[in-house]
Amino acid sequence: MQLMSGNEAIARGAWEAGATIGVAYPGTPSTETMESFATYEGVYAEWCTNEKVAVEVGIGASAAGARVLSTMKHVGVNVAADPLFTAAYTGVNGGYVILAADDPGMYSSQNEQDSHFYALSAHIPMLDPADAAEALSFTRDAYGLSEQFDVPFMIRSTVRVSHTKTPVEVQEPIGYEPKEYVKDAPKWVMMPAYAKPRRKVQLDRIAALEAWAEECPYNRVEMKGADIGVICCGAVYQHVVDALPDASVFKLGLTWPLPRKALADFAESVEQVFVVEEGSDYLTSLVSAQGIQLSEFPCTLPRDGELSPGLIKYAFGQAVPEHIDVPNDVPRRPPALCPGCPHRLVFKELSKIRAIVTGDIGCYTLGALPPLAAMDTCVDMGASVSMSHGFELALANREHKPVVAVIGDSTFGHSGLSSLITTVYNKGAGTVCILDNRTTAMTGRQGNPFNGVTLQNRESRELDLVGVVKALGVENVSLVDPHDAEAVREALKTATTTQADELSVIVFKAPCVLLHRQRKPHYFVNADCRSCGVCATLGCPAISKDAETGLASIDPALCIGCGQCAQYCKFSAIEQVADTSTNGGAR
Ligand SMILES: Cc1ncc(C[n+]2csc(CCOP(=O)(O)OP(=O)(O)O)c2C)c(N)n1
Repeated sequence: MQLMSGNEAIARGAWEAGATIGVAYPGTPSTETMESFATYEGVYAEWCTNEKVAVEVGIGASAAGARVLSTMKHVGVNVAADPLFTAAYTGVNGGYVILAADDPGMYSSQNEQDSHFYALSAHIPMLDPADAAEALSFTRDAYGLSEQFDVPFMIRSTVRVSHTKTPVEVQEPIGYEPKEYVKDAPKWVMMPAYAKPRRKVQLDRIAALEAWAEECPYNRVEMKGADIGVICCGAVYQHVVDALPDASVFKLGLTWPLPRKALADFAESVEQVFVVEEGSDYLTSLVSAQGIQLSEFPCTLPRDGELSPGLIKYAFGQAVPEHIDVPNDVPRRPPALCPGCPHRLVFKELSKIRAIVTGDIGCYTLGALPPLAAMDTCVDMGASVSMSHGFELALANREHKPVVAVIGDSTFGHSGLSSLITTVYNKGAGTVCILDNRTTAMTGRQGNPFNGVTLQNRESRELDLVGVVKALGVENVSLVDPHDAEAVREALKTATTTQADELSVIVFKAPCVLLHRQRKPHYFVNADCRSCGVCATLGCPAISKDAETGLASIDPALCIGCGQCAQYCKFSAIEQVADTSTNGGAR
């Protein structure tokens, strides 16, 4: 027995089942799954540039006979959807399991999605573990099932399952022998002549899966009273049994296809039947559509965010334990770019020129928040570059502020490249800032093609970002140190004034402060401070202003000595101490 998170358990289950290849793109809450898988003996694991590529590599490896694991967050499934839907026609050779990790409540995502709908519309069977023990056993079993039904299997988790540790039973790997690859164009070449018969194969498979669903060992009925019956799955099951100890529960482990007959029998066996699900109406609509009369909740069950036992009790009209407010003296800690973050000055200078900034997803999305407040949009990975092209198109014949896209190095590799090619090809204008902090910082510092670090530290090839951008046909490309305020200012000025009618790319290159964690002697505010407040507009967590006097101070425990703030003090009131052993008279 071991204690594992759901993510670690999925990795373990894949390894026990003989998966030897792992291909993924990071994304919370899925990331640790591939990082954990990469540590097992005998496996090859890599970060791909994006989820679509990962699934295509996965289908290739499965076709060649290996058992494969792919992992991604829910929005990653959108990116991978194209190959995913057709993989449900080709089927597999070696078993293929794909983790879709959902984020109800949007702890670290730009939207809430329910990946069940992908299973439903792509006709890919989906298993929904409720804890790490199930995550392990479901994943382990999914490989054999994938080969038996000749289709990839999806595991769906949510933050609670992925990140909660529960005891798991581990086993030794089964000793899987990779399958032979045998050329079979009608199975693998999905052009109409072959895809049409594969569609028939798919329909037969759906019928076989539906029959299997009725007996599926991962669905479980827990009969208590005959008054209330609840249908649920995943982490929500844990909340339901906590909130409604007397209710009978149909716990779905297989959430597509649904066991229609078993659900109808369950509904018959109770007075009232409810579906409790998180941020979605997937189960509700499917269960209702099969003619089961669902009862109305006495009170509202939220349609957004994560559920909790309290919210479920409330929906059933039960007394909810009184919420005790924490004392109001806890200091607020809004998210902020780290002290010394190389992204900070780019946003400071963008806010000064009042550019329209199309943003993207990464640590730098924090540039949207006050005091920097220098971002106008953020939609999905890669959108900064394509949206800036859209802004330029719509504003072309009007007087407008400079349009600047801001994108990170990993996000540029993920999908910014194809956006930039569109702008180059159509002779678009605007400025693209690539914030190359030498890592994929937001999801925990994974490698990417522009830093050449690989998941298992294998030998690799670091792509030259400036060279790549030039090769794409961008003529105005510059490389700038983002810690040098003057250089950042000048580069943005040139791009948005003298080169305003052309496309220009500025690569701001300096490592993320969390990569090497080197601290230089810290800075302090001397007696020349005039309370102008400019240093505080940088949004550095180390800098604060006295509420009464307006005098600035720098917390020596937080300051890492980057010197960004000193460049903005007109009164030379920010100085660096000679060494870190004193606080230099810091306020
Ligand atoms: C389609 C998709 N896949 C994955 C993610 C998770 N994710 C958010 S930002 C990010 C990468 C950020 O790296 P980078 O662009 O280098 O910026 P940094 O955080 O280093 O500043 C990832 C993988 C996502 N939001 N959407």
